[in-house]
Amino acid sequence: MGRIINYKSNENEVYVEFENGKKLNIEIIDGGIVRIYEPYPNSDFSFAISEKPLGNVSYKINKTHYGIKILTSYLTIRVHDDGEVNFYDLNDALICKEFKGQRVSKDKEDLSILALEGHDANEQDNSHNISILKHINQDDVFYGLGDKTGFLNKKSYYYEMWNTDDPKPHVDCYKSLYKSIPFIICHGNHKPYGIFFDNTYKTFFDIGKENEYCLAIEADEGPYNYYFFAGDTIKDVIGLYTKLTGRCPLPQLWTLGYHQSRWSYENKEELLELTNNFRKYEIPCDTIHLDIDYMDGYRVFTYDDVKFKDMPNIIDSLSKDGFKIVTIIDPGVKVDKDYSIYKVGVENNRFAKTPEGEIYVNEVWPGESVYPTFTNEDTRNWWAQNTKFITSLGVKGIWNDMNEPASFKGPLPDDILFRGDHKNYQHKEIHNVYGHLMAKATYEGLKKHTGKRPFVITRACYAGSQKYTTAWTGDNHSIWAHLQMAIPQLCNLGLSGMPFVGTDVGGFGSDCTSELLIRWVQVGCFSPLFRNHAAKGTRRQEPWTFDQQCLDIYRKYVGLRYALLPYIYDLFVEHQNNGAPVMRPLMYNFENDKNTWELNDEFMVGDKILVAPII
Ligand code: NBV
Repeated sequence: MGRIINYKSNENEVYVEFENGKKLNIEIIDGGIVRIYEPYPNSDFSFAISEKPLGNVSYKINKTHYGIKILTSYLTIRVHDDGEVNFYDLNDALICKEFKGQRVSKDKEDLSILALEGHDANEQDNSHNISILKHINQDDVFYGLGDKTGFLNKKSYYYEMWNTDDPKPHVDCYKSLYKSIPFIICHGNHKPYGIFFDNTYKTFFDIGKENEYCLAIEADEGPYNYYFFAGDTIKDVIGLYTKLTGRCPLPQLWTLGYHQSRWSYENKEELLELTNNFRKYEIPCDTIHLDIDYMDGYRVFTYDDVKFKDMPNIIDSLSKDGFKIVTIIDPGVKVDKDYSIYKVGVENNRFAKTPEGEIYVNEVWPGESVYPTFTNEDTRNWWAQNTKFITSLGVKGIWNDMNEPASFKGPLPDDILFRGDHKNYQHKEIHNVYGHLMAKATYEGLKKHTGKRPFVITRACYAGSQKYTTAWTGDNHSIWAHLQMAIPQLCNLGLSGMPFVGTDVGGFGSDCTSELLIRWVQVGCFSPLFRNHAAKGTRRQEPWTFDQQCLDIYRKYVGLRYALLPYIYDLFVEHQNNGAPVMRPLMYNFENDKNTWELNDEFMVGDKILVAPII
């Protein structure tokens, strides 16, 4: 970049100009939170951050032989003439420096032959327009990044942030799943730090895979814009990250109980038989989830008045018996000129359009469907208003699915336009926040129409979604590998700021067995969100559908969950206060003990319970 030719400071920001015309801004949010970005239009706006939590923003700048040095109340930031930005503590102990070595690009090979047999023929491309490169030390370990597959420690993996609905069994080499949380934590023989790359386009994380010394955080579009967090402990780093992106509000107590689901409980009779069985077999249960078949032809904000005749009355009598109902709502709105949601949406310009200005149509459950522009406040308010239909039936929570957004007729093209408040967004810019914004709209609706702390459960997320919603890890399978994966996956979601998460207990796809369900409930009862869910076409997965032993063990562990509710509720209070995850890897509580850094088969619930299940 040449030399630093000028720097100015204004309130909590330092603007640096380099000889080659490059500009870099350093914004001090708090002693341990700084933002590093190249100026871009509307840079005050972020989908992840509702309000910047300005803390101790005092700082000093010194001119030095290498460039400038900025001292916050916690950090020393050295900005070098060549553009390098390195972070130290106030005693000048290094926390994180840039990677300066040579990146090796692989020789391009012709992979087309692989495709013939259905293999992945896409080579990982490591040339990107925007690169944040940090040096990896020998002992460094990495955590976070949302719901990615693989082990707890993310070192040596490569991932992409692009919300993806892939029903095949999720395995370690998957680059992306439903959630994009571009936040990574590094721990090692230095103060821990976190980096949040607040860029909603597709982003790439190579954590020492290409080069063991290089953490590469990259994108081809969107801003060079990241937040750096540093603290004495990992707890501090997550505390700062969630201070910036928000925390999960204290949930209603019943949401922490046991949830039962299946795709689908298809009619009133089946629903009543289900709830009767819970009473008959004496298994406590607070919540039943109704999947897509309760709707009238998969039209959102409707219900099937034949299969669920008298829905408000059924829900009311179930509620007297202690059951709450949660219903699914997908984003896709059926194209049907006689359907009011579609009609009103079209009249008020609420759906995504092609660059030519036509409403964009793809296909999901209802057949031809259109996509609401959750990027726009009016659309979100409209959606929130529609949730009144659901709450007036007596439904207590909403489940958001397919909000990556999923589509049956090929992916949405990059250039589909979503109306925003200040500009139109191309799909490629807001794909990763679509589910986040849908959850936001749902949260606002539930809050308004129930006056209670909203219960939303979503599949797709971005950084900061914890403010609005709980989440589950999508379509896992009834396989031991997925019970094993649940632990690192849920722990990393917690470290990524999302405490209220769970995995489908028993597994969604494939057929569960008695033993697998037993082992799964023993993990599930300690997971923050505790829901048994299974796919259509799979063997029934309610606890009484296996043998007596399974039923007895299941009852015991659901009972244990209920006995622990006050403790779990307290952990959500703790989360609200300091961002702490509820379900934690052991390294969170014992970060100075290296033996805990890579434990994938046990976890903590708070700091009093260690769970070492058979998986
Ligand atoms: O709505 C049906 C399912 C739902 O049960 C599941 O939990 C979601 O992850 N949904 C996906 C759509 C169909 C998946 C094959």
